[in-house]
Parts: sequence; structure tokens; C-alpha cells
Amino acid sequence: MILDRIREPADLEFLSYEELQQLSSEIREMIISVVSRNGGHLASNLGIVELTLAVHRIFRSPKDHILWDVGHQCYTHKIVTGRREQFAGIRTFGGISGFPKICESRHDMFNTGHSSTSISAAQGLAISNQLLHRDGKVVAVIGDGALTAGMAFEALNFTGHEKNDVVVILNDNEMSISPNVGAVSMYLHRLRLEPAYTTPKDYLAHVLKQIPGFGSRLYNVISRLEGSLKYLLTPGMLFEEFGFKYFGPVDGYDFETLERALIRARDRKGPVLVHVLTEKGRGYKPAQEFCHKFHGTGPFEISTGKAKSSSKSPPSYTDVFGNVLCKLASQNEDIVAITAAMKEGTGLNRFALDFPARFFDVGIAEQHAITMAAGMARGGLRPFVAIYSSFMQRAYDQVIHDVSLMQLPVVMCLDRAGLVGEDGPTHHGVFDVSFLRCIPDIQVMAPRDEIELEQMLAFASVQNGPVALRYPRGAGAGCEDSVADRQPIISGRAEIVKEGKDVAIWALGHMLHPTLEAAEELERQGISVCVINPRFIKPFDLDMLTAVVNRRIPMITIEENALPGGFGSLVAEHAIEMGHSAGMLRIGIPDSFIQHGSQSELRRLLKIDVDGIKERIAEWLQPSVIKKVAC
Ligand SMILES: Cc1ncc(C[n+]2csc(CCOP(=O)(O)OP(=O)(O)O)c2C)c(N)n1
Repeated sequence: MILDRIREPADLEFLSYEELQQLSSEIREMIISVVSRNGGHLASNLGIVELTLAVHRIFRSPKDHILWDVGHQCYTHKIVTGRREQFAGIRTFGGISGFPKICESRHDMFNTGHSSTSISAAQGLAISNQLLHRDGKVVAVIGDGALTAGMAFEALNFTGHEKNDVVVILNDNEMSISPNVGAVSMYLHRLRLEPAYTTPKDYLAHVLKQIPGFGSRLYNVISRLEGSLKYLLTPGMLFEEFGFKYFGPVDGYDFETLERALIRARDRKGPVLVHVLTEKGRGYKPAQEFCHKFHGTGPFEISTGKAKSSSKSPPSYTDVFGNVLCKLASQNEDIVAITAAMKEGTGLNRFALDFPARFFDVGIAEQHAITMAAGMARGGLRPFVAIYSSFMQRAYDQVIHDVSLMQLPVVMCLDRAGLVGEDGPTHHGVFDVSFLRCIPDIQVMAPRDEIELEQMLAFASVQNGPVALRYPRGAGAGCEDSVADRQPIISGRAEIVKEGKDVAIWALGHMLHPTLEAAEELERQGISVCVINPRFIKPFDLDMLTAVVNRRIPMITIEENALPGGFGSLVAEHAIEMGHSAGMLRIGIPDSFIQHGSQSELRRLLKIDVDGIKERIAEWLQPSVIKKVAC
């Protein structure tokens, strides 16, 4: 195996193109095998093997800084930068991350996970190189999907102004997770159809040569007017106008032309953009055919591409959200749905099919999604915007400035709230309670299970102001009752789910079910536990809190959100003002970034699963502890 000889990027240098092709096959095989066991971002990684090898041959990492946008496509990079042995444990608890991590390797220049940061970071590194008198190139590898975000354009804009040595490699596979959207995507598609011409003159000659008879005479005349016709005749003009030298489009699987283009980019002063054409899922048929399914996949059978069957689980929160929204939309024509490039991930595929005119995929543009929703609400529509909790961080100002300040009825559905598992700290949605609860005039809810999610969505659809709903990744609780069996949702009203007299537990959202299980065990140990489902983080049920404080029993809060500023903080703030002195324990995500691992491993680690909750409560309820906290 050629791969046995590759310990670091320098080992790639003397390989022939044939050997590189063989190495690419070996790497593909390894990626397919490991991802089939661990899950991961398969299609994107299969598409970029050759480009990664070429980049590492032409640029000298780490002296040249190579940045991977989003970072989900970094598997080949990890394999050739000394992490081949660890690759088998990628994304597993204690194993290497599925994204670049500066603490993992000197070849990982910048942590990523969220999209469209690479050109900004590259610009920053290029300025550092300049001011600190270091040489070395800075290379940002960015996908056509990631290029749809405003941040990427802010960085292109600034790079054109700064005019320093930044090489942007555009990895264009015409896909985000679903097919890419937007005018830039259409522009790239048109460029794809053109062969590579590196100068306007080459391109002009090509166009005019196709005119029979007087094409060459016309060429002579027109080439003198080249300046004014530049707009029509320069391939990659959009990027040229941003101040970049454009090279491409280049075949991402032809080592010779690919490397030639990269060498030209490397040896040139100023900003350069190399447009490389690749294909998602390359070399593995199921991933080529169903590349959105294999963008991020769980374990699968290599021979068929079918998911390795796990035991039948209840429908996921995501699926319930998608189905309920379709039901609500069939009853209310004003309901529209918006996603930021996450149609499948947020469960909106059925909505997109059933209501195509009322479905909007804006690309990776969370800020735009929220402000567009605000505009729609102002115009009389009822927008539901589905965004993962961690990606909502991108749109924080928009939630405050464009939605909440005007009290617009936008429903923000924060999927993947809580620990997401194998994607790790960039993707855990553990800050939303903290960052939403300080915004005035917004209702923030967390359903205890899938039935309550259905109730809350119906409630949200008729509110006159902003609503945010947070729900986790994964299966619901598998409830067998229905909405009719539940107490109706009333703004700012919590519910007591289980009565008890020794201790009161406020269990936020999906933490309610493990808390109930733990409470039953505690009952068996003789501790009588009252369990409360807060339902609303905002407005918070102060009447219920007053009643609990008046009982003079210890209080516990449980949440899958950061403890600083989270739900426990909220309860504590009010409880202190009410003179609560019977002790309080907050259980949740500690003040640190939580690494990757399965959701259950992480919950066990943080003691927020059934056993952990039970253990912590029993330990804390030792009389001495209560006394200490109380005084
Ligand atoms: C801010 C943000 N929003 C959404 C995502 C989810 N996401 C991860 S990869 C991806 C598509 C990226 O497409 P592209 O850049 O073209 O890379 P490809 O997978 O096609 O190689 C999306 C939407 C993200 N990582 N960050």
C-alpha cells in the first residue's frame, strides 16, 4: 500500500500521478470503511481526496497555512498529516474529531464546524504573516455551499481591498447538503460549462472562433475593445471584480491540470481564486446517487449503502416537527417555512414537496433567513424558521433587532438543542437558553416530548409575537398518549407532572423523562420528589415558583444547556429574590466546551442521564450538603 509510506505531507512529494491515483483509491477505501462503522461526512470527503493531495503537494503545511471551510471534508487531510492510525476512531468518544482541531495537529490551522469562516481566517493569517515578516501562503478551501453565506462575501470583499496573498480554492460540487441554491450557484454552474481560459483574450478567441467566416477579423477588432467588453468576456468575472485572479474551472480529478493551476496560484502575488470542479460521493455509487443522504450519515452496510438497522425507535423530534408543520400549513395558508441549507436535517423535506411555493431554502445564510422571516411576518405571513440551535448563534442580532424589537410573529424552531453527539463542540446546542432568555418580549419554550412539541407548534402558530422552541436531536420519548390527553399550553404556565414533598425538580424540556425515571428510583429510596415541567423559559411561571419556594423544600433544576445564564440561573435569580433558603442545585452543562462522543456517552459523562441525575440528587440531598447550601 502506498498509504503505508505516507506519514506526513512531504511524503507525497515524489509520488507519480499513477501512484497518486492509487493512493486516492486506498484513501477512499479507508474513508468508506471507517465511516460505515462510525458514521460521518462521507460524500464530501469522497469528493475531495485528489484535491486534498494536490493541495498538500503544492503547498507546504504548516508553513503554508491550509484552512478547511466547515471542516467536514478534512478526512484525507487528517490521514496524510500523521493521523492515519487514529482515523479508525474518528468522531468516537476519546478519538480524533471529525473537524479540524488546532489541539490535534500543527497542520490544523483553525478550528471549524460552522461554515464560511475560512476566507476571513485566511485574511487574518495573511495579515499576521505580513506584519510579523513571515513568508508562507495562506490557502482557504471553501465549498460552493459555504460560499453562499454573507460572511464569505464579506471576506472576499475585504481581501480584494487588502490585495494580499490569499489563495481561495473553490471546491465546487454544485451541492450544499441538498443541491445548492442562489444566483452565485447559477453563476458557478455557467462557469462549469466553459472550458478553462486563463485570460480574457484566450476566452475571446474561443468565443469568436466559433463564428464561421469572419470570426478572426472580428476578434482583432474586438480585442482592442477588450476593456469595455471585459465583463462579457472574462471567465470568473465576478471574482475578478472582487480583486481576485480567477483560474479555472479545473477538473478536480486530473492531477496534472489541478497541480498546474495550484502552482500558478501559489506563485502569484495577490489574491487568487482557483475554481475546482468535484463530485460529491465520488467513487462510491450509493453516495454519488444519494449524496444528500450521505452528506452526514450514520453507520451503513458498504455493499448496499443501507443504514445499519438499529432497533425501531420512536419518531424523531425533527420528523414530528416536519409533519406537524405540514398539518398546520394545510389549515393556514399564511404559514411559510424557511431553512438555511438544512431541508433534510430540519425535517422540512415533506413541507417542500407539499407546499413548494411556501418553502424557502436560502442557502447557508442564517442571518438572512431570520430577517427575511421578519419581513414576511411584517407583510402578514406566518414564518416558521427551522435552524439548528448552534447555527442560530449566527443570527443573534437578527433575532433581537429584526424580530423581537418589532414583536413580529416569527416562530424560530431550534432543532438539535442540547448535546448533538459525534459532531462535537461546534455543533452542541447548549447556549440557546442563555442567549434567548435575556431578550425582552419573546416566548421561549422547550417541549418535554414529541406530543408537547406538537402542542407547542400549534400554540406558536397563533401568537402575536416572536416564539422560539428548542428540541433535541434524536428520537422522541415514544409517548403513547395524544395531545387530547395533555394539559393545554398556556403562555407562561408550568405543569406539575409528579407530586412529592421532599424536593422539587424543575426538569427542562427533554430532560423531563430521565428525571421522572430517576425520581421513581429516589422514591424507592424513600425520597419523595415533585417533578415540574416548566414548559416556558420565558415567560417563566413565577406563580409556580412562589408556590414551590413557600413549601421550603430544596429545589433542583435540570437542563441540557450551559449552566452559566441557563435555566437554573433563571430559577435561582427569582428564587433568591423570593427568599428561598432551602437549598438549590443546578444540573446541566458545566462551563466548558464538551467534546464529541455519542449523546449517551456524553450524558453519562456529565451525569445528566438517569443514573447520573439520581446519583447527583442523592449525593446532594445528604443532610450536611443541604445545611451547607442553605446557610
Ligand atoms: C453556519 C452553518 N450552517 C449550516 C451548516 C451545516 N452544513 C454543514 S456542511 C453544509 C454544506 C456545505 O456545502 P459545501 O460548502 O458546498 O461543501 P460540500 O459538502 O458540498 O463539500 C452545511 C449546510 C454549517 N456547518 N454551518
